[in-house]
Amino acid sequence: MKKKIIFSGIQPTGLLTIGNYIGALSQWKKLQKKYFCIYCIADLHALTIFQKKNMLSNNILDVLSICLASGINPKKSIIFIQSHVPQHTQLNWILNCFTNFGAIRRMTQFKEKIYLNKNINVGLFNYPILMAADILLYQTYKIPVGKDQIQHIELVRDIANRFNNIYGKKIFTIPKKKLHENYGSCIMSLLSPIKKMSKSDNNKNNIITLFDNDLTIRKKIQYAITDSDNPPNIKFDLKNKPGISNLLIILSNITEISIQKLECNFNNKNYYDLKEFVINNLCLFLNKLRKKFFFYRQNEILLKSIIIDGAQKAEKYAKITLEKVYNTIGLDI
Ligand code: AQP
Repeated sequence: MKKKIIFSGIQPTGLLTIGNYIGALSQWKKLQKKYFCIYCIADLHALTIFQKKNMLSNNILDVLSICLASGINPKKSIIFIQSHVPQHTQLNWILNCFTNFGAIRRMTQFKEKIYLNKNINVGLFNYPILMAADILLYQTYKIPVGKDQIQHIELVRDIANRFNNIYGKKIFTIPKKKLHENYGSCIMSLLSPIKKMSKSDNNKNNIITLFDNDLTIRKKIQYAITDSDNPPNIKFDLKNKPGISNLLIILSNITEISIQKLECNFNNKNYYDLKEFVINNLCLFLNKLRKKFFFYRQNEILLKSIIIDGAQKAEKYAKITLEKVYNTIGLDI
């Protein structure tokens, strides 16, 4: 039987966080067993924030190397760079013309980003429509995403349904979201565990990047907010104990020990014990990941060949959908 298609993307906008790893990359690896996976480094999306030339090209190679180190296998899956497949921007324009202005104005991420950004460009507004083009080009069945992307996926479904209904044909597969199975869809910030951990956070004590050294990890976890329960109570409770729950989620995902088991192991222990365990396991985990990262990152010839191969494979699929769209709307002469 033909495998169903998974599509997901990641922006090369800086050092990835443990949130990006747990919410996206670790899932991407697992999904390769059951699905045909297409993964994209979303460099065009990254341009919605000003990027310095050398930084951007370095970040692209860094993110590709991290993907490979995380277990994305380019022999099983397609991994490619968004700007190398021109059909993304071509379909993007067409979908712009099928998207309601009001619907985009309602996007929460846009509203949040315009408060944080001095550079409020049209690309920032258009971001979810380019994302729609990314997903719909590959007739995607499911999209593994973090909770922050749920509203965007709903919009993609609306755009696809609208297009299909106007022309009375199933041009696009209507994709579904796939959330993380072990609470990893939203890793929270360390000092404020009610907001998402984000790589662009100005306060770097809020985030663990995949490149933080042991000492930095120790400091950041030591400062991480827990609560003042007395006696200390290591229980998973997202509503009342967001800081402790966030640490348990991170721990469970990097050790593959279930949250229930961790709760049992830390019964009657204090927050210092929990934090020490988190620190030791994070250091161990990230050191191993980085070793694999450096193996790929130092081999630019290999990276470049993966990039070329990925773009060729992705373009083959993207062309089929774009041609269907052109034929459907009358751009086929
Ligand atoms: N905190 C998180 N917990 C779980 N998943 C997360 N993701 C991001 N943050 C978390 C997931 O990572 C994938 C790639 O994200 P992205 O880099 O394309 O954009 P993003 O969601 O905007 O990630 P950041 O870290 O917040 O980046 P900046 O700060 O540049 O905007 C997505 O699947 C996302 O859900």
